Amino acid sequence: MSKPIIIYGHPVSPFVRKALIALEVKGVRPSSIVPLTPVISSDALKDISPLRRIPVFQQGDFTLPDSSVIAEFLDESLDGAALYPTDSKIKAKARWFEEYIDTHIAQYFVFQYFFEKLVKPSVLKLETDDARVKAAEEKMPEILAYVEENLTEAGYLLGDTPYMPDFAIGFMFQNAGFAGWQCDAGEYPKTVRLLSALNSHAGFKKVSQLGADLLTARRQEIESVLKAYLTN
Ligand SMILES: N[C@@H](CCC(=O)N[C@@H](CS)C(=O)NCC(=O)O)C(=O)O
Repeated sequence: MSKPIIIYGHPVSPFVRKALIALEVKGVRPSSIVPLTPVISSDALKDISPLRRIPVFQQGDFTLPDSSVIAEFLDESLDGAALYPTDSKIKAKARWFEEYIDTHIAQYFVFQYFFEKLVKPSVLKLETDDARVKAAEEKMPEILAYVEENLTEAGYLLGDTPYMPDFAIGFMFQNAGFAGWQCDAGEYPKTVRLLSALNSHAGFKKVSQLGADLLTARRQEIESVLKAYLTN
């Protein structure tokens, strides 16, 4: 890969952080991150992302939306640590977990809980819909039980190595954490152990720190936070 890589999408989105961790694991840094958000930059997104969603990967004239599609492309085209297992059954399990996380976990932890509790009041200056927060909180135990029962004794979903679905869980839960959610260590010990292991993973730590820094950055600070990430 020689042409510069551009990632479109604001890294406060857990999906954008998924694309960034995929690059980190491969030892590749994008040349720029364009912090578009679907709410504010919907028109700018329409030419590169038919569903007007973030992230979008671009290298020269090759443009690719969707965090999981981007990660699979990077895994197939770059050397470096694996983002998915190679055994076909285990890889299929990884794809399933990632699908569950990107649709179901994201729905409740991100689009309902994080969005309602944090984005609406702080960014959009809109009132939180308490019924949607409550509905998310009611759904969380079932989701956490599924994650807990599928985490292996070795620490991750698919054994002793973190793959894309593990990183995806970490980022979805990080967003819920931005809005005050905490994982109960008594109820979900394996999940808490996963989150702690991820926080010791150099690439995950770096990308999650970027998300946290941008969450609190003022508008005029965003460029310098991104620049610090891209150059360190
Ligand atoms: N399956 C997509 C989901 C991406 C996604 O939903 N991103 C959110 C931001 S957190 C978005 O762009 N939402 C705008 C919309 O759905 O209109 C992926 O993995 O990239």
